[in-house]
Amino acid sequence: MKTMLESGLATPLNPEKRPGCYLFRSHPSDVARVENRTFIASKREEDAGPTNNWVDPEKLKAEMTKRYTGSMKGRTMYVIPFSMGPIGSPISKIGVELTDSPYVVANMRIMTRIGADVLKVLGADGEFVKCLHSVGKPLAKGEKDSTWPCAPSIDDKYISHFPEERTIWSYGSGYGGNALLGKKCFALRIASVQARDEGWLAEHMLILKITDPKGKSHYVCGAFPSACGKTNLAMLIPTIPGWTVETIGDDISWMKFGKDGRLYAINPEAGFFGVAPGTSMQSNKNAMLSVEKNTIFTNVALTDDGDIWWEGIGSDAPKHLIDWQGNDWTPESKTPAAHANARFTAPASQCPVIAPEWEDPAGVPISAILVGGRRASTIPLVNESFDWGHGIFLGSIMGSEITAAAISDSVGKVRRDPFAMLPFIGYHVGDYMQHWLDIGEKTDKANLPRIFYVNWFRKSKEGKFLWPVFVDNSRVLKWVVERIAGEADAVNTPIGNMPTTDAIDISGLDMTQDEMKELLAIDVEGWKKEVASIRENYKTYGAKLPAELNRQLEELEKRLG
Ligand code: O2Y
Ligand code: MN
Repeated sequence: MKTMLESGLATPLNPEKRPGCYLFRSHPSDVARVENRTFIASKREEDAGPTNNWVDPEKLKAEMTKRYTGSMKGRTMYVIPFSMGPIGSPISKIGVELTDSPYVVANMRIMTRIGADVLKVLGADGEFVKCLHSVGKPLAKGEKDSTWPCAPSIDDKYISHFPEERTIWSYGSGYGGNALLGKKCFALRIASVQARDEGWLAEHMLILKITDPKGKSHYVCGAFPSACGKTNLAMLIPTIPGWTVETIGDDISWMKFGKDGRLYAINPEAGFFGVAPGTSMQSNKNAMLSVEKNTIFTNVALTDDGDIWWEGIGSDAPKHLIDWQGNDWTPESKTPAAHANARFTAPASQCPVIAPEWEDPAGVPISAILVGGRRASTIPLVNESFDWGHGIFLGSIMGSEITAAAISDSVGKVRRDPFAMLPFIGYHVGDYMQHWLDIGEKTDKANLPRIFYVNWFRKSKEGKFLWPVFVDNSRVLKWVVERIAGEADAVNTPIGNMPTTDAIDISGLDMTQDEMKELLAIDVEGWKKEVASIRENYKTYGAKLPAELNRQLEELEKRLG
């Protein structure tokens, strides 16, 4: 941090307001993950599949080697041995990242477990994922960084994965998922391949613990595409008396079978890399309390008294700010003060509701998996799958409606995002779905988590959200937990097992049974259109579409009549 303070890259925040906190401003070309420059360079193109950018690994390596040659000139190269998951856990894995970015080191220190203890576990011949990163901006003799270093053109950035070699090469970006290689690159893209080969699951899922008023706890994973409130759900404060939610993780879940045949999950990360805009004491009090100290803020606005501010923080914009690009900003300014993808990097241990067992090396046993998306119509509030195969089918069809798109006729269409893994599956999507189905064959059916399809975003014909507010999702979680405990009734319908109209606790809510009926209604015509759209989507899988998914689709069509 000292180097970055000296170079002016890091701005210390007011220690009385945000002790141990720093602000960074990235280059405007380097503000988010770059999916079109993210490559899966498996040896065979068909192993990357239709959802990934495939490049021949030898060609890619030759091209990138040219870029890397001399790219770290004038910089310090750091070696970061890191553990994804508690050090020494049988579910954890080790990586080593070489990087020329001290910003990456500071973030990896929060997001993963780093240092000598990792090397001890690695020993002389341990297995590790090889991660190479350069910001792609060599320094001439005597030259110092004056701005955020990166390769400013998008075509000069590469986020490359060599799955067979368990290797990641990243060049040209210093930001987030492109550069903190433990996160999306390792814990999802490479780990998904390791998981397939070794018989476990590496998933883009939150993990929460929910406890009922009698003190009985359950662990639930949740897969949601971006902009569905995953971090908020992981840190939820229930609105129903006596119930509590605690956090295990907000983004990634690694699940392996325990000796008892159940799936046990760890959060492979040690911190949160959360979206700042929209986070407030109202939307996510526990996230706000997590970022009070020891936090790195990137691309948020700076107040005159050395604190941070962003759109949706819950207080009016101050009269003057320095915006995320380092310019003076006033409420009259035409541009947002914080970038829409501004982030906080905060230690998970600082979350007031982090579960005491969040670092248990054995993991936590998963009782339920939620899948969902942002859907204005058709998809009801909650729907339980009939069995594992049907649950995997629901996972394959989940997704959100496109709200803004380069091609405007895509707006309103559903972007199917199987288990929210579309940008993160390190291999063929058809093989990935088959792997989920195969997992179900490895244990007794009774040991498998139950799978629920949820949608908090259904709207009335008048365009009004039908489900009151996000925090009330605890009421849906209550029904899920009661189903697992065999305490809640459900009706068997063509689309799954649905709660009866009175099964979801809406006590104290300004909501009528009629509104609940609308939330849970089965829109047969809508589902028939859904079937046609799923069939189109499945065509993209080619010959690798698992037969079971096709069978599930045919069965659904038959049940709809
Ligand atoms: O823009 C980035 O580099 C971050 S993306 C990200 C960060 C935290 C959690 N999830 C995501 C995501 O894209 O799913
Ligand atoms: Mn994510």
